[in-house]
Amino acid sequence: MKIKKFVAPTLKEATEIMKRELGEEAIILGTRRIKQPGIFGFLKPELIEIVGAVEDEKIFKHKSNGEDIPGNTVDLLKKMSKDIEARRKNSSEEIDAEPFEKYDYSEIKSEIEEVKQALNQITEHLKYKSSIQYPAALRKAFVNLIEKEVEEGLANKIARAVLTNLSGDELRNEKRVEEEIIKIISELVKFSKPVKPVRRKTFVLAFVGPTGVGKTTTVAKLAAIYRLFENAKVALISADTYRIAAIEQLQTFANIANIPMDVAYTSEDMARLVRKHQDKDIILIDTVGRNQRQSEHIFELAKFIKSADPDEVHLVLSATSSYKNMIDVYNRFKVLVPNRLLFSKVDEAICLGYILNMAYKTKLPLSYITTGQNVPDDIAVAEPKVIANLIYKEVLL
Ligand SMILES: Nc1nc2c(ncn2[C@@H]2O[C@H](COP(=O)(O)OP(=O)(O)O)[C@@H](O)[C@H]2O)c(=O)[nH]1
Ligand SMILES: [Mg+2]
Repeated sequence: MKIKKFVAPTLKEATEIMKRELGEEAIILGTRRIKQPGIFGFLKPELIEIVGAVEDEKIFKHKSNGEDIPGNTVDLLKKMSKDIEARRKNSSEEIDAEPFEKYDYSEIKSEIEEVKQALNQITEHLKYKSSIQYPAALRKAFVNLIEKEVEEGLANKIARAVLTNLSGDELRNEKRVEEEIIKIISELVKFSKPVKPVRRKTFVLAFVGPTGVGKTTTVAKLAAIYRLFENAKVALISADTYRIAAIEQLQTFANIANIPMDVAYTSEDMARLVRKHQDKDIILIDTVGRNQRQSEHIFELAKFIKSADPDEVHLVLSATSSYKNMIDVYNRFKVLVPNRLLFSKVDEAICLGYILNMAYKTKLPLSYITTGQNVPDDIAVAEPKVIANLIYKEVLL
């Protein structure tokens, strides 16, 4: 800080001199009247002395339009405090123009912390505002559902059903509330039973969905289970709409498991191959595609599926994808008229609530969930209790 005295007949003139010397930023720290120097000074009019000051480095930078740039407030406050401290130490300076109190930053910091906490609480409260209407145990369960990303409308539907079904005493019992929630979830979502080989009929099951979700792995798991555990006659057909021959994976498996496998390159192939395997109990159709984003591919695939005339079309969704993505996939694959939802990679998923949202939204029954890469172990029938427990408690029964 630069400090200087200026003397002039009037305050206005003294100020003008100060501004000329110290610049427009200069401020007046003090003023006083003084006698003119010399022996006859007392005869002359008094003069005005002002003490002007200017910051060496301005704390606030100014834009040309004079608007303050706030910068980092905490940094500015810190700098201000440093300047004041430096001036205070300089005791030889006669002008005591201490305009600021000393700031206690630790106090400011803890206050900011408190404000932050309060904001968090408000956010939580707003997010779960509809939970206020529920008694404590149910509220906890409701918040749990919301945290699993179950849609609020659906979570409220579940919670309200619990409220209707249980007595006041039961509502205070956390375990009882949990049980009821699982029961209600299993009533709100549809579930399909796996086909049972019956010998008189050939069941045709097709698996569709984006590349990489786990269709081929799932087909291999089911083929192995039907063949090994149910002693069923199984055939595999790979629908290769783009002739990209991405079939080695399934072919290798088919060879090892001793299951016949064919590739359909056209919808005519598909019809012929399904007819060819009419002696089987189960025909599993895997689908291969290059770019599932292309709607032509889906339309092409639709022809294949149509000529296979399947009993079940399972739309395979990866449980690891976002809800938005799942909806997008569902909308694109709708033309294939899927009648089952199959969730893969449940073992890697974070938000299992999406399973519930999708099943509820599409009204399609859930068929299976897959829980890893091991053939045939990592697959489970989507039974109500399994799914409800998975979503609600994140445990695989
Ligand atoms: N973690 C996990 N990985 C899986 C699961 N199912 C399949 N995968 C893996 O996902 C990848 C793609 O699977 P694939 O069956 O080829 O998908 P497709 O393109 O739909 O046929 C492979 O590495 C699989 O091993 C699952 O349930 N969990
Ligand atoms: Mg595949």
